[in-house]
Amino acid sequence: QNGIFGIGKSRARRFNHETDIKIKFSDVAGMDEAKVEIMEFVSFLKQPERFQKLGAKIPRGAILSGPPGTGKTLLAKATAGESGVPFFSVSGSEFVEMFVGVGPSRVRDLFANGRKNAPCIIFIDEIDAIGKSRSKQNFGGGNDERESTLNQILTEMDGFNTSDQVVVLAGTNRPDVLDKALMRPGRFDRHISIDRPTMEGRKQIFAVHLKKIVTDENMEYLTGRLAALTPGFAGADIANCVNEAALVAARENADRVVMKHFEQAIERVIGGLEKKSVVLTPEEKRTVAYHEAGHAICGWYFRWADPLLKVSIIPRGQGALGYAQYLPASGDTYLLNVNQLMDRMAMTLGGRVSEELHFETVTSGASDDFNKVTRMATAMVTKFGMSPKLGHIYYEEDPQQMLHKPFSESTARDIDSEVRRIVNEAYKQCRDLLTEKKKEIGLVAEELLSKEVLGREDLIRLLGPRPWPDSDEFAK
Ligand code: ADP
Ligand code: ALA
Ligand code: ZN
Repeated sequence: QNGIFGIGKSRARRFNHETDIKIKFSDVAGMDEAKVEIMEFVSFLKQPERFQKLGAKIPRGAILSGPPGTGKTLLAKATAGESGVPFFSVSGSEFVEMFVGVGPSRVRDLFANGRKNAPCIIFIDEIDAIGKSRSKQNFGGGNDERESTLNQILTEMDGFNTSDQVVVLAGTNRPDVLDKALMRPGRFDRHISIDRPTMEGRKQIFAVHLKKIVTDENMEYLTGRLAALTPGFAGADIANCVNEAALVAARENADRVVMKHFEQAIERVIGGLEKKSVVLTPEEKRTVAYHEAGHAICGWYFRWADPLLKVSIIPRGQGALGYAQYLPASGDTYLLNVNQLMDRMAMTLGGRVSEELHFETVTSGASDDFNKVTRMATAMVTKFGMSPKLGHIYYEEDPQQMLHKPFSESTARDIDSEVRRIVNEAYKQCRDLLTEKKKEIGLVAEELLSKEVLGREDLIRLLGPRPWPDSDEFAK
């Protein structure tokens, strides 16, 4: 790898250039959805005529987003390997420390080489280092060098002809900060997101990497066991763990790698990971599963709450333990009636209530839920005129704005007590339901523990169809 001193000496070595890549999709385990999406590029690179003769505008590029080590680079390389085309790559972070004017000229070179060697794939890793949204940059003006590098990338993307068989892929773990200009049609207009692997995904990734080492354990048993022991691991952590286990075994002079070596390796990898991101202990995982199952059961049985689309207990870094997506029960709602508000609040309390019903103690994990519930109840009382005691008055939250008269001490007390009354009511509604559906919570939580991700079909399978019509059935 040549550093900045190599610049100007050897044009060819300013970026990585690999031909004859042996990596195939079979080396990329899990992430089936991402593979399906990226297949479109493989077809294009292998059979461009199929697209051109129909006049189809072929996709130019895709952003691959996901946490570090989840296989973005690997997938990009496998795409080149499957298509049998060369792979040019560069990392966005390398541009950051460069001399003025070097960034744009390096981008020009990279793309010129791509065109010359087409069909091919260009991969720009860590594109957020260059492509951070201009509005999200620090005060005091942006970084001119970065901005001109970004502009050069956009110019190059726009300059392709439909006949140029160059696919540009970019990796990032911060898709949220990217400049929207990158995502315009004809640029990186595909977005492929790659999550940390599920239990099943980890099993498959272990299977890929275990082929490289000598072990005579039963593969089915071994991969299942290892996957269960490594929630939160990304593909890179798994590769690391397998290699580490082989090192441990070698140190002992063993002639094959066995379970105890893997166990030591896992501990070591977790030790390194804990500093970086969340890895849940088994007890925490259980708590998160029952917490999320509580929300999901509420969404299923409260008519005006939102039924579940997908729930996951794979940690996503930055403190988010579980995560769930819900289908808004009433479509895109602009107006919420009292029933809807109450059902939503009750559902939001479902996480904590489920913890209460299943464990001896409760955790700090519901704090964000309480924040939401409190804000909803406060809005009902102070903005929506839904508390008989406070009446139809809009109470300004921020007294400094002075849009309306600030309220008296006694009104403040009334607001507090009304908010409390409403939240308690939602709590009771939730607790009544979940007490009755305790068995169902268990079903969902245990399934979540074993599969880590559940979708709507899983809920239908476990609970039967939702007893209420869904949004599409009463959409206007
Ligand atoms: P990223 O680009 O997302 O940071 P990489 O593609 O560099 O991650 O992954 C690093 C290594 O981890 C890969 O070279 C591979 O050994 C391993 N790895 C990651 N994901 C997978 C996967 N899905 N299947 C097999 N190996 C994987
Ligand atoms: N705050 C999210 C939830 O409780 C994780 O579902
Ligand atoms: Zn919650």
